[in-house]
Amino acid sequence: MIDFPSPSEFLKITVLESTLLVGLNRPEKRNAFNDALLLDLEKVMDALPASIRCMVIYGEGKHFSAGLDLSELTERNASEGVYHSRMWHRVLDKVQYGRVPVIAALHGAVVGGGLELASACHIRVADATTMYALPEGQRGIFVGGGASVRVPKLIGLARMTDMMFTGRVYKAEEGERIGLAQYLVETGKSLEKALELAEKVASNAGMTNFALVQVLPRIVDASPEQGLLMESLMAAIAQSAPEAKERLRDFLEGRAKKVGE
Ligand code: 1HE
Repeated sequence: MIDFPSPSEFLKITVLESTLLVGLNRPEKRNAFNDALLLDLEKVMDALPASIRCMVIYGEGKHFSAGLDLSELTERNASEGVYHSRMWHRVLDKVQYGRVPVIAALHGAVVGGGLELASACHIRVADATTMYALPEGQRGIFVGGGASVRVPKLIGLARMTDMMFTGRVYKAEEGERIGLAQYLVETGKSLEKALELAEKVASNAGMTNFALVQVLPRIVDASPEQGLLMESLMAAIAQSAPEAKERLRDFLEGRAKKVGE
């Protein structure tokens, strides 16, 4: 267990009640990911205190993240490249399948590895300055941080292929329309909105959040038969939890909010 706020050169960490706010804090390099930044993020994911029920990731400065630090790429040979990419997979798996839901508050450039991180998060909130790109195609390389698995799930294979072939940049509005973000807000408001959502997410029953983080994506990847079986098992486990029974009773006895309230 590391201390929170954890000492990190590249992350700004703030505890806000049950939400952990994690700022990518290398604005002079547009929050480009060197290995140290990525490994600091892994330390955070490995050591989340039990009191934390949701996480918000944002970028300091004018951009969310410019992706991989390209200055570290030039020295790597093929086998180092494979291990480097596997390191990204390991860390971003911890974001996607960690103990708590993760919300990305986006603005400015969300490109390359920055988009890979954002796509490992469960909710993406963009502001009007957000732009998305996968410049790997133009740099003569390929994605290595999980984009080939996660990005097509958001926008489809054809759109990702086009982004990489042509260097196409999606601006905020178009990005939200095609599924890169679930929310689009005014300039400068994505963090505020993400924190507002985090409060709601953190107040859910623990088993519901567990099902959404750990089980739903596995169901989507499974065969329909296996998926439906997993769904039944998860439904039965969730409804048997004391917290669920209490929430159901609250509704039946008129104490819970109605849908839309
Ligand atoms: C960087 C990086 C970086 C900025 N690696 N140093 N990603 C890219 O190909 C995106 C490259 N970056 C850009 O296109 C632009 O920097 C931005 C559009 C994101 C922002 O533009 P701007 O005008 O605000 O900043 P800037 O002046 O371009 O950059 C400021 C400094 O950050 C400058 O360094 P300086 O020493 O001259 O001040 C830049 O060199 C530096 N910088 N981005 C290293 N990415 C797991 S595999 C994932 C593979 C990828 O992510 S490939 C995509 C890489």
